[in-house]
Amino acid sequence: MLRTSVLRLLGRPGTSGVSLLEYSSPRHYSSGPLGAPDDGRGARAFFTTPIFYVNAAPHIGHLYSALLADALCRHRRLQVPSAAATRFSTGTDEHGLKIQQAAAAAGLAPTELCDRVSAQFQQLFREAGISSTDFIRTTEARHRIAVQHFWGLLKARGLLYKGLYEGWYCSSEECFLPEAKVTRQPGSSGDSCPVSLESGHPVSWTKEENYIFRLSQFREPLQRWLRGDPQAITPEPFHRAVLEWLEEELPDLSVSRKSSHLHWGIPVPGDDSQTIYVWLDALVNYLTVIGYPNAEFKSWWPTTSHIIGKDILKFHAIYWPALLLGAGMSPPHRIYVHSHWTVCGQKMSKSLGNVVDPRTCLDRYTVDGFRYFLLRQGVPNWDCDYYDEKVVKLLDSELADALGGLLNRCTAKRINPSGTYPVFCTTCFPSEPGLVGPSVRAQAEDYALVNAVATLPGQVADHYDNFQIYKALEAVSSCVRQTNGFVQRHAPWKLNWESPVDAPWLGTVLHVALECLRVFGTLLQPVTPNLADKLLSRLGVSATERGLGELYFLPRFYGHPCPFEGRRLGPETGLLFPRLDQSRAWLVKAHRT
Ligand code: ME8
Repeated sequence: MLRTSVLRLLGRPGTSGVSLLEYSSPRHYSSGPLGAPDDGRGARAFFTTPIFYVNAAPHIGHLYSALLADALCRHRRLQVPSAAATRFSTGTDEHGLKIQQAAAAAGLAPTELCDRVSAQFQQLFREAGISSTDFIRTTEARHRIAVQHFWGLLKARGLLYKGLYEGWYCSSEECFLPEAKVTRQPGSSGDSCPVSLESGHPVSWTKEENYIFRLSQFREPLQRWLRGDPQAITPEPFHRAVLEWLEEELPDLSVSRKSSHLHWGIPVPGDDSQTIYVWLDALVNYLTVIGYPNAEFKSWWPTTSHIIGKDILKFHAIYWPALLLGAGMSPPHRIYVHSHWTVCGQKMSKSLGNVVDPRTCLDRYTVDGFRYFLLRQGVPNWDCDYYDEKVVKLLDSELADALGGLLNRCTAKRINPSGTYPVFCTTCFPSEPGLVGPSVRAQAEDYALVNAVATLPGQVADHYDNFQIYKALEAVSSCVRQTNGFVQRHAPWKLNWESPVDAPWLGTVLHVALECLRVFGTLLQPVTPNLADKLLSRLGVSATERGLGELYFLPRFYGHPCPFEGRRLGPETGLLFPRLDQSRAWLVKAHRT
């Protein structure tokens, strides 16, 4: 049989009857604060993770996506505290051939497999402190209603037609692949088997009469959207990649399968012989969770930020916006894309047996420790490698030694016997650098520290905006180092509270260091919520003083009163983050086996 590299469309597409002029002016946004598009809707923001397949248990990659979304959302809540202003959804993708086949292989009914694995995702996310406001399962009735309504809209707008669709289908990736993305590998009986070039998963030739979406009509509208909003897909290399894909021909897309072949899914309305394509089904979850098709969804769409892995960029940056435009809606506000975790230099896979279980990691490194590690080390622009020693080294140096040590130095009884936030002395640390006088003690590096910490919240917000959370944490960590340098330089343990010369400066050194710690604690809340709570509580910072709106750093330096000055510190509750290398017996054991 002659097989062409481009999927052949043998149907007779008519004209869609929909004017593309309708699609020519998607909403434009200012580059304002994260999730706050300048669209007159105020401060609302809606964050999503991908919904995860239930064919296998969750791994650290899934947790990483959820943590990125969680940190963005928590940071947003610090900026706009009203609970009604933010939504955050995650969930499980339960339909399709992949799940149908996985259930059959496990000897389970698909619903049993879905219930079992979906519960594992829910438990993991609960344990990891993922603060989602909705967990959707695509097998829910509310979702079927949304998908069928969405389908009806595409149909009514003339964007679906029936035609013969053929090509290589990869059930593991749940998509058709062009010939150029297929290669041959020797199978178990020595014969040559076609597999996906990228994933190595088997593909099979499929020829069916399906419903087909007029994707080809959306190439130019998509290009206009992306050229008009350079941050639509962040980081920039992914934006560029999508524009490059759009230089190529954009074939129409098969959006249903024969029910006799795929029964585990949502039936096409009015045609039970066809099941809706699992990606169309899955993508609509982002509307289901905001109440679609009820009008309430309009107050959340399109103020949406999708957090996704690079593997599903095409589905989110081409198919989904085209489907939305087709249904008369705007594309999402932002698509934040991250790369993958590998393990000891290899792709994580069940067949290689190197999948890292996130629950074991949460147990070993604590919830906050593991959250910090993934978000501090994960770089969206490129793949990152996981190994246990790296976690121990990072957490010991940054959380236990640098941050925990700093807190301990400034609050320990022998150095701060009154257990209070000491008074800042403006003559010891005048707001103008370079002044000389008998009581001036601050040095040039101290002004550099104040400047660095004063500008830190803004820098952190910019990094969140650009989806570079690891850079936000790097900036915090660098300021922690600088603050430790400040304390080291002035060695408060050598100063005497009883001496009228030493005491004002000793109080000032501790006051400045505690103010720095207050900023670090506030900024770390989205990443290490429990640790930040412990830190802020120890400093005596109340629950209503932890938002970014309240974060006035070192007001006494700038001539304003400080509400913390003279306040009692919170109770001592032990080490902020215990060193891990003491308890590494399991690591040594793991290496011996
Ligand atoms: O694709 N490193 O689900 P999925 C980092 N159901 N992140 C990883 C990763 C890794 N090694 N492996 C997976 C699907 N991920 C569809 C999505 S959305 C409407 C439907 C994360 O279970 C990453 O976010 O295969 C990736 O995009 C997602 O899990 C894929 O999860």
